[in-house]
Formats: sequence, structure tokens, C-alpha cells
Amino acid sequence: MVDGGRDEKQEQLDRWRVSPEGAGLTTDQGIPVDDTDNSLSVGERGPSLLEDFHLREKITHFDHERIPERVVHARGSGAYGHFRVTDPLTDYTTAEFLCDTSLTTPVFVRFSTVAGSRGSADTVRDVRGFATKFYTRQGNFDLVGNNMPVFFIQDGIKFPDFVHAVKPEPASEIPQAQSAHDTLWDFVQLQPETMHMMMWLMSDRAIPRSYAMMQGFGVHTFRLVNAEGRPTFVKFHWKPVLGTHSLAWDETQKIGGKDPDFNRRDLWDRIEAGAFPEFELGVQLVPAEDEHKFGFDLLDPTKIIPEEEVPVRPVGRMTLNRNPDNFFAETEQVAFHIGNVVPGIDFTNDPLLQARLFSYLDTQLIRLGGPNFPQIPVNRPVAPVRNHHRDGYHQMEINGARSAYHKNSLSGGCPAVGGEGSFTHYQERVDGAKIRKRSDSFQDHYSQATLFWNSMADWEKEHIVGAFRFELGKCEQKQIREGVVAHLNHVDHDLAVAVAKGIGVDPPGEAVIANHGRSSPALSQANAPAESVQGRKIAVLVADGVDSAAVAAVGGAFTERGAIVEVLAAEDGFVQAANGGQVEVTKAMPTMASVLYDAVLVPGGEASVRTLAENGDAVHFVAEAFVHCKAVGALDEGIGLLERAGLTGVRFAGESAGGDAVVDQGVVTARGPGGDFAARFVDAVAAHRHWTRKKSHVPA
Ligand code: HDE
Repeated sequence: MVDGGRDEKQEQLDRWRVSPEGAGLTTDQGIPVDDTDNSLSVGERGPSLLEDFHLREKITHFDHERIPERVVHARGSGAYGHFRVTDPLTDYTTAEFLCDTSLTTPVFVRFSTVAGSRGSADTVRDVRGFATKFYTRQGNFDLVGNNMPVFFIQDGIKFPDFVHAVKPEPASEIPQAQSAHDTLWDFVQLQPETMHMMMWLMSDRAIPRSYAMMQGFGVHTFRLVNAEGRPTFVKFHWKPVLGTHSLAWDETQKIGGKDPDFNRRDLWDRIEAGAFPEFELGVQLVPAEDEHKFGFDLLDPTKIIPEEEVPVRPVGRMTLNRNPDNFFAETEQVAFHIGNVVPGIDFTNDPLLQARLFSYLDTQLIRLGGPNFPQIPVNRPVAPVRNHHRDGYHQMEINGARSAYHKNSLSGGCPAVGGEGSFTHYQERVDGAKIRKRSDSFQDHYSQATLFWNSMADWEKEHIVGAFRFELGKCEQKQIREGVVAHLNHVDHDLAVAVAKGIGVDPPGEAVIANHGRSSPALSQANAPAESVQGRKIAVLVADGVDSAAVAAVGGAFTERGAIVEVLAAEDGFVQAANGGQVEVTKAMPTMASVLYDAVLVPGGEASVRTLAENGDAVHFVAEAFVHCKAVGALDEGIGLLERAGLTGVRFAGESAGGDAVVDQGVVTARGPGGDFAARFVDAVAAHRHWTRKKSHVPA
């Protein structure tokens, strides 16, 4: 278990950590057990006895092992870490963890998918939750965000409708963890406020390569309040240090079968390997007097503030450096609540946010079985907790005070209220009639969807069109397909036509609204940092006769940069190298697949490549990696396997290349020793994917 740093939260958790080492088996009452494999019975073949307290206790506890899964975000993975502020926000907030650069604040983060059940696959098309609990000295602050900066609906009262639409259909409970079905898209066509979020959901953001390569957003506009009581609007952003990168759609579906735990495993392995995921916290700050200066309402959660209008100011860094010891105790029982704020951070009247303030505590009462869930170790603040709450299911504390009320004189008036540093709600003046009406300032549902579309690179647009076609193509009702296309025609005419053509809907004749032409480059993943290979996985395909020196040299170039190199052969064990030595096989090819790697390398060695060329798994491996736009590398005879895999139309190193690498569309090849192959191949892997590659001719 890697523990990248001790802090006060870890020390607190130590009190509850247990280990079986050196211990004998006991009942829950501490009675040593003589036999846990045979129940107490009358004779060897007779009935079991009710007095077998160990049997009854063991079965009863087992029967009660499950708690309700989260109604949304049921599938998730968590990790501990810490946060440090680098650029203090003292002018804006009294939240100490955002002001004091000497502080290290422990955190627990849970990443999740939204629609699927606890056992669903990681790589489905979905929003990802990104919830962070900061254990600050002023109490817990929970930033319960997503990896997309907007939401499907504007008012929380629509949340049950939305979730019922996206969840499996009520009669059949089909489909699991999929948005591609009639009820979701019926909801969308009748609720055009969803359109901006649907653009994000149909983009590659919905299929992240790794939780360490995903942005996070607080979504709502919050409020910071400084020592003088001055408020500032704020949007919270997490930016992954490794850049924001995604999988290919076809790949995600295959991974769903090959390794449904793909993102969970990736997070776990990164932390165990010491390649700790890191995120920069950023804020967009808007002075209170600028509230109405935008062309949209700051309280509308279907809108972003474009980064070009209000830059994201980096203020701190979070590192995730410790895996949980027990999934249930920590990741399953962690309870996030958007209402957990510390002095200096406050809410706004965003109607989605307001409804959330009710929902999280309510859901935790049912999920965790009573009001004492904040006493569960992972949920406990490191700040002291003293109040007059008493009793309830699973009360862990033995509170010796005679008085459980305020005011009291019997406990010296304690715990006292209103001390220094108490939370004081921002005193916003609000005045109005009680009405049920959506503000007129919330009525523009298309222009930011258009902004998103305009900001995409051509390949991102292709992926979006493909996603709409896939999802709508799964809808049985033609009128739903037509309804969505009609909305897309408000976003962008070309988009609507391209989608319509793929799903048997008449393309709209002309645009409803002219595209405003504005874009925001920060929205495109084409502009994400792509310099590091940390945590990337490279498959090296080998057979007897492989050039082991090439495996060692290229492999070394990756491992020293924090990447993971795995040697795959038809069978596990060792292969004989051309020079007489042995190369250890990491995994047998039939147990793996190209979709579980970021890149593939075929080293030279005539006999090795001849064998691989006869192996359908190996040939398919290369072809599929190519089709998924991954970096593909080959040395010397290894280039023959690329040819065998049908990679025509790519320029390879010729016989006279003289050692230096030839790079074409992310395919890196070289012949002869002494060249720059390793460095160029590292660059090709760091670039993540070569999305503009011409690949439709390769069958995979
Ligand atoms: Fe949540 N959401 N949500 N949500 N949400 C839950 O709380 C809810 C919304 C988010 O890893 C639930 O403890 C309502 C937006 C995350 O444990 C529940 C509304 C955003 C997680 C709930 C929203 C989120 C949840 C289910 C509309 C991004 C997982 C279990 C008013 C800013 C936290 C639970 C974890 C979980 C309600 C909308 C993010 C039912 C009513 C917007 C990351 O309380």
C-alpha cells in the first residue's frame, strides 16, 4: 500500500484501521472460534443446531452486507491525497486552506460514472463525477463536481425526471449504463435546456482515458466572502497536469468487455506505482458588481464563463497519493454534500444548487442508515466536532455532558456559539413574490452549445457527429430522432445535416439561426497539454528470436519517464532472444488486447516477426491499435508486421534510412542501430492519439 504522505487525516484513520496479522478468529463478541468450516450439528449427518451462535452471527452479518447504492454516481473509485494552495486568495475569502500556503490539507476524492449501477463498466459514455472532500482545520469542504462544466437541467426540481429518463427503462431495466435509448432522448427533445450539456456528453469528454486525465468543474457559480464580508462570484476548475485525454469510442466498447474496471484499475495502479495523479485548482473570479455583465445568467448551470472572458487563475495543486484500505469502508461510505462549506465559501441562488443542498443529506440518511454517518471514519472532519446532537442509529460517541441543549449553565454554556471564525452566511438581500417561473435570463439554450461546437477541432466534430448518430440510431421512435435533429439545427446547421444523414432523418433544409461564429479555444482537447508519458502503457510484441537489445533500450526510455512497458507473447513465461538470452513475458497475448494499451511496439528479429505474422492475435493487435489512432512503433524486421496488418498509406523507414526514425501519422519506424527511434516514439506516445490518421481501410 503506497502512502505518499502522512497527515492528520491519516493519523485519525489509523485509530480504525485493523489488521488480522497475528490474531486468532473470534466472533463479534470477541470469543475465540474453534471451527468456521463446519456448522454445529447433531451427529455427522444430522440437522444444524440453532444454538450455533457462530453460524448465526456469520450468516446474519453476511445477509446485511449490502447498503443501497447511490441513486446516481453508484460506480466510483476513491483515493486520498492532499491539497496545497500556491497563490493565496486572501483578498477574496477567509477559507484558510485557500489562503495559507504553509498548510497541507488532506483530501479524499471519489471519481464516478453517473448512470450505471455499482457493477457497470467504467468506459461507458457518461458524465464523470469528481467529488473532493477537503478535511480543513475549519471543517469539511466538499467540492462535488463533474468532469463537464455544465449540467442537463437548470432547476433541481427536474432532476428526478432527468434521472428517470437516462436510467434503464422501468419495465425491462434495459439498457445498463447507457444513454443511447428512447427515454433519455425523448427527455432531451422536449427539454432544450439540455442541448449544451448534450454537446459535451456526445464529445470525447464523456469517455476519458484516465481519471488522472480529466478536468473537474464545480459547475455552479459559488461565492467567496473575504474578511470584510465582500463577496466575489467564483467558478471552481480542476485541471489535470497530464492534460485532458480521451479514449476512442470503438475502444471504449471493447474495453467494457476486456476490462470493465479500466479507469478504476488505472487510478489504483498509478497510485501504487507512485505516479500520483495531480490536478491544479483554478478559479474564475467575478466581482459582485459584474454579475449582469455577461450575455447569460451566472446563476444558470447550463452556461460556462468562457476562459477567454474570465481567465482561470491557478491557485493550488492536489496530489492523490494513497489508495483506500477498504473499498466499502471508505469509497462506498464516503458521503459528499455540496452543503459542506467552510467560512469564506458560500452559495448562490442557482436553482440547481439550491435543490442539491437538500438532496445530499437526505440521500445519505437512507444510504448510510441514520444521522450519525459523519462519524464514519472517512467522513469525520479533522476539525473538532462538538454539538448537542444526540443518539440515533450507530451512535459511536460517548458524550458525557449532562446538558444536550443550548443555552445551558450545567456544562458551562458549552459548546459555545459564535466564537471567532464561526460561519456567517452572506447577507444577500432578496426580495420578490413567491412564484414558479424560470427567469427570462435562462431562456437561451443554444448559443453556448454553438460555442462548444465552433471550438472543436475537425476530428472532435467528427467524433461528436458519430456519437449523435450512434445514440439516436439506437432510438426506436423516429419522431425522437427528428425532434433532436430539429434542436441541433438551432445549434449548427452542418451538425444537424451530418447527424440527420446517418440516422435516416430528412436533413433540415436551412439553418434556423445563423451560427454566431464565436469560439473558445480552451474547450478543445486538441489544445490540452500532451508532453508526458507518465502512466502510459506500451505493449511490446515478441516471439522467439526477438532483438532483446531493442526491447531493453526502447523499454528503458519509457520506464525512466514513468510509463509502463509490458512484453506480450503468445504464451506466458520467457522467449528466447536472437542473441541467445531470454526475455521475460509480462502477459500472454490472449489475456490482453490492444485496447488496454496506449501504444504498441514491434521490435526486430527475423524469426520473432515471422512467428508474429502468423499469429492472428498479434496482427489484429497492431491493426486495432492503428485504427484507434495510437502510436505504433516498429524496428527493422518489425516493420513487416505493420505491413502484414494492412497499414498501407503510411510511410515507413526504408532500407537506406540510416538508423533515424521516420514518423508518419504517429507511426514511428527505423532500421539499423544508433538512431533517434526511442525519443521519437516517446514523443508519439506523449501526443496521446493521432486522431487525423487515415485508417478506414484497415480492418479492425
Ligand atoms: Fe449530484 N447527487 N445531484 N450532481 N452528484 C448525488 O448524492 C443531485 C449534480 C454529483 O462520489 C447523490 O450521495 C441532485 C450536479 C457527484 O459520492 C444525490 C441534483 C453535479 C456525486 C445527488 C444533482 C453533481 C453526486 C447520489 C440536481 C456536478 C457523487 C448519492 C439538483 C456539479 C458523489 C449521493 C460521490 C451524487 C443529487 C446534480 C455531482 C442523489 C438532486 C450539477 C460527483 O444526492
